Amino acid sequence: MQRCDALARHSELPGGLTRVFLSPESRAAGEAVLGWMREAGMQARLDAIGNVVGRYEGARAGLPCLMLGSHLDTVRDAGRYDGMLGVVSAIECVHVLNTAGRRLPFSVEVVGFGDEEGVRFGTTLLGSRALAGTLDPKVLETRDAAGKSIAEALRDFGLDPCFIPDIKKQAHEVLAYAELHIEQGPVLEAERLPVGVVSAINGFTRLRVTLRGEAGHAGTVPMHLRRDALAAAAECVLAVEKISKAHRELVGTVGRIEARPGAINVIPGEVQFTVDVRSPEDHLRRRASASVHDEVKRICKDRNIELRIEPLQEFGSSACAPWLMAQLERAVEAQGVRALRLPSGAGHDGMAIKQIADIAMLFVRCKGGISHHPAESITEEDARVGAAVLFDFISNFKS
Ligand code: HGY
Ligand code: MN
Ligand code: MN
Repeated sequence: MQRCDALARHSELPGGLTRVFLSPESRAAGEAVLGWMREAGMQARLDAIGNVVGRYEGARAGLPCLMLGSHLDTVRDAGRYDGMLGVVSAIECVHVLNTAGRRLPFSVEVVGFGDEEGVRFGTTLLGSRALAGTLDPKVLETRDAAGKSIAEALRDFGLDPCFIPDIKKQAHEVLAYAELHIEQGPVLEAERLPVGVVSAINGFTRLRVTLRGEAGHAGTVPMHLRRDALAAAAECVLAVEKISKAHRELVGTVGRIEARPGAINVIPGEVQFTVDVRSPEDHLRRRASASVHDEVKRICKDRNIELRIEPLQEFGSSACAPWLMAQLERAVEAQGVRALRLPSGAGHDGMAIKQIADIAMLFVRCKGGISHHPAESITEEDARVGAAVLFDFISNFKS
């Protein structure tokens, strides 16, 4: 808990927590995590894309690894457990192994992924995609709000993007991936359970939509002559909500919107907003995304607004491996807790790592299911149960 508090202090937001990819705050947080990994008996380093990677050798050097971890970046004005709890808990498990001088028939790697949230560059899972070898080099040209590309930001950070292909893990090097993470939802609290085993991670489709109308004087242009981009966007936002409300296995969000030129007395000429549609069912998500396209096109045609829809990212629903879920469930029951399986509405690095290894996730109850918000909170007792289950899973892991 103290380590999550310590990481929360590395923030660009006075009085709150915002830590984005390749920021000075992420360097400071990475330094702290490197130190904790080394104290726990691991070889620890920053990899070419800025992941913090710790390795604890098995009974012999060079054995394939059970990969653990989570992400170290945060959303804006975030909570302090989303991501961080998984990294800190995994390090603690290795620390207990090392203190007992225990070496397992496999190595253990703990990864603090550099960019799972995608806040700075809009594209997510950069660290885990690099590890999985699925990061298209073109993505490195993506620019942040200040116009800096990922490649430039990496070089500024002292990293060389040329070495990113070298960090790809070969499938034989990774026995499995297991991530402890807060639930970010209300189920465990409703079920009065401290932990739960994830069955699958919902897929997501992310879009960037740009509407171009005509800026003009707010006082002189009659309403029937306007091409107001923000009024059109408002209709689009409600369309996303309506499409997503149509099926209980769907969620849809417009999380970010910007109107330009952004003056009180100017009709907005251009608007850009994001769309995030998710579902455990890929066919449902794809159908909803197609309906969003159709509706937005109809609205813009009716209003004589130019439209550009850019696909940002799409990930299919990612099932956790039954053989890993079973081992997690055994470890949960060994703590005297009923083992409940539940889906993850939130995305996680396991979606990317799944390309090279089977994945499993252990959820820890969080208060009111609140997350991506400073009120995100867990109890010390639930954190303890989560770490104990993770430790038991690692200690008895059979590949
Ligand atoms: O957006 C998500 O689901 C995750 O928190 N990045
Ligand atoms: Mn998150
Ligand atoms: Mn997360």
